[in-house]
Amino acid sequence: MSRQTSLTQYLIEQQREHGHIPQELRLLIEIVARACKRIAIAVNKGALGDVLGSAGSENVQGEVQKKLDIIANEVLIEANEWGGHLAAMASEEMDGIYVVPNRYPQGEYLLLFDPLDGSSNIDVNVSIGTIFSVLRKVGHSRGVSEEDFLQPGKQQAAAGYCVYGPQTMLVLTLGDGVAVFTLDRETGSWVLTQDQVRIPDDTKEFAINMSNMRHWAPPVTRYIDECLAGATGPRGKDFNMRWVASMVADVHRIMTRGGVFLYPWDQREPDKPGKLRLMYEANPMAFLIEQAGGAAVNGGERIMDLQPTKLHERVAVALGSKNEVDRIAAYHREAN
Ligand code: AHM
Ligand code: MG
Repeated sequence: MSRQTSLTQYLIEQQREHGHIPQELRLLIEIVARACKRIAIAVNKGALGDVLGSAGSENVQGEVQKKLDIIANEVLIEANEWGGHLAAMASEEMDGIYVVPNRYPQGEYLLLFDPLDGSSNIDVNVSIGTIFSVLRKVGHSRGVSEEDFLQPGKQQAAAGYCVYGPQTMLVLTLGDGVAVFTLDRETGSWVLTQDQVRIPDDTKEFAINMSNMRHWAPPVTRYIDECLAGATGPRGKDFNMRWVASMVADVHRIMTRGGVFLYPWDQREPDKPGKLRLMYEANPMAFLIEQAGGAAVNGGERIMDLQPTKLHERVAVALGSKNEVDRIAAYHREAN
C-alpha cells in the first residue's frame, strides 16, 4: 500500500521546503481543519442531532440563521480563540469582529469565515461547506480593529474551504498551489488526495442562477446568451449548466473538472454590487481559483485587487476557467 500523507505531514513538509510558512500559520490551519471535522460530524447527524431548521434569529445582513449556521460559527470560534495564533476573527454570521479575549495570548493572524455556506441546502441534504481566509495583521499598533481586516484579497496568507458532501474534503492554498485532503472517517485524519490542482483553461460548463436572468446587466446576458446558442452560435460549441446553490460545491466542481461560476450584480438591488460577500466568500475562493490556474473577477476587475471598505461588503463574482473569465471581463470592459 502506498504511504499516505496527512495534513500535518503536508504542512510540515511545506514548512521545510518553503520556509515562508511560519509555525503559527501551520497551527492555525490545523485548528481550522479540526473545527471543520467537528462541523462535519454535526452536519452528518442531521435530524438525529437536532441541528436542522431555523434558529429563529437573523444575521447582520437580515438573513434568517439556521441552527447549523450558529453551531458552525461557535465551533470555529471556540477552536481558534485559545491557540495564541490569532488576534481576531470575523464571520458572515457576526455583526462585528471577535477579538481574542485577554485571557489568551494574541497572535498576528486574522481569520475570516463563512461558517456554513449554502445554508438553503442544509435541510435538504445537499452539499454545504465552510469557507475561510487568513490575513496577517499589518502594522504594529496595539489592539485590533475592523480596519485591520480591510485588506485586498491578494494579501491573504492562506485560504480554503471544506465541503460537506458525499465525501468531506478540505481544499487549501498557502500561496503555492492548491492541495485537496479527504477526511478518512475511520481514522479521523485528513489525507492528501490531490496536490497542485489545475483548472482547465477552457470549458463547456457554466453555473449561474438562471431565474435572475431578466435582472442581469448586458455583459452577463450577452455571455450567457452566447453559451445558450450552442454549437451553431458564436461560441461554436454546446454548453452544459449546473447550479447547486452552494458556492462551495459549485466551486469544487470547477476545481475538479473546470467550468465558470457567476453570481452577478442584478438590477433589483442596484446599489448592492452582488449577493456574495467579498471577505468571506469571494476573496478566499478567488485565491484558490487563481492558485489552480483559473481567474476571478467582479466584472472588469480582478477580485483580489479590490480594496474592501467594510467587513460585510458584497461583490459580483465570475470565477473559474481562465479563458471564460477573461471573456466575461472583456465583455464588461467593452460595455463601459
Ligand atoms: P449563504 O452564505 O447565506 O449560504 O449564501 C451564499 C449562497 C452561495 O453558497 C450560493 O452560490 C448562493 O448563495 C446561492 O444563491 P441562490 O439562492 O440565489 O441560488
Ligand atoms: Mg455563504
